[in-house]
Amino acid sequence: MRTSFAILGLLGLASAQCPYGGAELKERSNAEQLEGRSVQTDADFLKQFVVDDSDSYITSDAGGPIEDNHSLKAGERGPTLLEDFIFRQKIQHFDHERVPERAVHARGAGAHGIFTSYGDYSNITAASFLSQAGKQTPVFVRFSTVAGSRGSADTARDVHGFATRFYTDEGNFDIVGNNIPVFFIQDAILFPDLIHAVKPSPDKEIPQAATAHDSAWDFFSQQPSSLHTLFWAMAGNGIPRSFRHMDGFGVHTFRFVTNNGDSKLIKWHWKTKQGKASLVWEEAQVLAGKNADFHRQDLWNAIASGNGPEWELGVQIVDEADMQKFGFDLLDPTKIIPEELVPVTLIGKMQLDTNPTNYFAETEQVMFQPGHIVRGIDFTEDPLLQGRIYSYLDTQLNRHGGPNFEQLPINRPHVKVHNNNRDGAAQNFIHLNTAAYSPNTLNNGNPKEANQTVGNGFFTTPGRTVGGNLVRATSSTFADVWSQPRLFFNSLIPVEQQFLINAIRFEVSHLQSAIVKSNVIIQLNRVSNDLAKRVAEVIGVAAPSPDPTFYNNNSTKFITIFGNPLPSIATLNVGVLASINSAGSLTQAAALATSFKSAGVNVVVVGEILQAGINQTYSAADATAFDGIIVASGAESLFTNGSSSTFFPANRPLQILTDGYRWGKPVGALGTASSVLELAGATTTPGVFTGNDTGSFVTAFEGGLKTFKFVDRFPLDS
Ligand code: HDD
Repeated sequence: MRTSFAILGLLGLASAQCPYGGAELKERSNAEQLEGRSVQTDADFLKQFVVDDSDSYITSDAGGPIEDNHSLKAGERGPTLLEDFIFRQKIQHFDHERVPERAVHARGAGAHGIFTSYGDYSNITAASFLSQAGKQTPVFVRFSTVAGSRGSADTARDVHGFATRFYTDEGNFDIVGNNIPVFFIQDAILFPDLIHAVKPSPDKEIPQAATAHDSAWDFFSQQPSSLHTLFWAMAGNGIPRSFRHMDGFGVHTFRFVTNNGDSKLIKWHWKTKQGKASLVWEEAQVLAGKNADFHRQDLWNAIASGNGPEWELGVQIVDEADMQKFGFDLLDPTKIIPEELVPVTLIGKMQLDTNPTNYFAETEQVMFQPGHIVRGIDFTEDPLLQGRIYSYLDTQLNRHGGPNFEQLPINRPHVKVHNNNRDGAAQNFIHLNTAAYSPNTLNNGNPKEANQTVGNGFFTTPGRTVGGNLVRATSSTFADVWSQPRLFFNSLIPVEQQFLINAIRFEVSHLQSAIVKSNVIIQLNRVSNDLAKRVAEVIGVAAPSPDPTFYNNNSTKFITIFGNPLPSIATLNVGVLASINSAGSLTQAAALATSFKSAGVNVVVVGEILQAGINQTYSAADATAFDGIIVASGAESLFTNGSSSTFFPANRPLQILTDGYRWGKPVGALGTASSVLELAGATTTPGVFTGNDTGSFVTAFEGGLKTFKFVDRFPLDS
């Protein structure tokens, strides 16, 4: 019984405050959410390491009770004494609290959960966690951005990390993926070059968490293998609404291997059950300034309110003989297999249901690596994957200061570890076996070497053969790096193509180098002449003539974000703008909150001051915090132009409504407040809702939330 969460759940403490002080979104408590769990989750496993300070006295790290609010002095006004071991230990520990942040993906947020297999897949993989319908495996997921430092903003435009640790009953397995299915480079040896180009300029350490600078685009235009990932990042995938509203991908082609050694090629997919949703660029920029923790806070609140996000795990399965069947090489990490060619087979579901107890101990210390692989899953010769297998292990040594990082609670497998690895800094294990070598007779040959027949040993694909002359080159089968960025561009709806072009215009407009600008246009032109011309005209580069070698009309329906409605609006936030001087608006706001709650939508009632019925003040509220905005009848007096109050800056209510409308959000007003919509420029285009009856108004507005962004409000190039 998970006492703590059960109690919290019963007391209603498990439900969360809305990110911006809104009404508590009391959905399923964590206790209810965890019912039916057949395995101890990782959060439960970690409870043995939790230090509970409630009702305790301070001790030194050595355990003796101490007083550590005053240093030891010779006389009240005398010098601090060298013998003050309490002072020294406390300050010394503080001086060494920061560990090196991750070289990339420094900014992140994590959560615990459970994976449940949909079936017994032993016909295609020996992986134990996929060996039985309903089999549950604890997981920990860390979402991240790539370029920014640990303290950078969540909504910087970037590729987003989606790393999942499965604590399986045959050891830890990691899918260290991203929210984009391809990557910039085709050989891991170029990774330092990519990151040096993308990170801030070494002379002025500017810009933080941004690629709108010369070195980034110099690299991208010199390495056109970057284009495909770059297009995904410049589109909605680069500025997701939340970690919960994005898919995940393993990127590389891996292998499933059966107990008989038969193998298939696979690609991993995480399909969000929340639906894909993204911000618009101006909104993302404002958020970076107004709430750097926007995604982190969203994930925490969703889980705390019992609305833990869910994904389905899927695989695209391809026969070994079909490595190059689709006209490109599946060893090339810049290529997707359009789902129309190979559908994604859904094989399980993951729900994140428990927030970390301690960020540093769990989210900062978790150490993922592609080398955390289990029996039944194998690598391919993808040069990017090959290099990653080395790098992640290596970088953990730098972050942890020694080889025993797997013994940290968050990294510890939930099964026994037996090997002859000994000593090293922070060694936690007390090994009994003095014959720390294999084979041995002195310990009866234990621990025995596991292999394909004994002890369920991990094995690579027996049929896998590799070979060739030594060479430093990129495979000729990787050469076409322009056809799939074009496939991506073709697959966007017109306004998404406009958003992509606007994003590239924004980026390259910051470039100083004429050569880099020119090279960027050359590369864009190999994807699309229309796109290249529309960017070139903004940055003073001559319109290029078509370069049609790789032009094609291929598209896939699995890429668009704004082209599909959300499957669920639960956990979205609606701001209801009311006034303390209108009792009617407060009553209506409460009625709206009750109506929306049945769909799991969280209402934040905004007013001049915090009081009963008001969750947030106009001084703190912002359109970035809401997925939809409604003005309650009776609050219109706050919207007259230049309206000010002793409680908020002039025009603040109108600004919130105007921003929300400008960023494509559904907006509305009831009764006498309908007149204010025009003040906000919210004219009669879809996504603007009025009415007098709360019930029918809410039904209509929920349809607007499903649409999420009314992108036809955004102008297309004439
Ligand atoms: Fe990486 C971290 C994902 C290419 C080297 N990578 C890191 C994380 C994610 C990815 C999600 C954060 C893990 C966490 O939350 O702790 N990386 C990817 C994907 C890639 C990729 C999907 C391409 C398919 N990475 C890549 C290459 C290299 C690295 C080519 C080096 C050759 N990645 C690292 C690293 C990091 C890392 C430097 C930094 C922190 C860490 O490993 O633990 O080793």
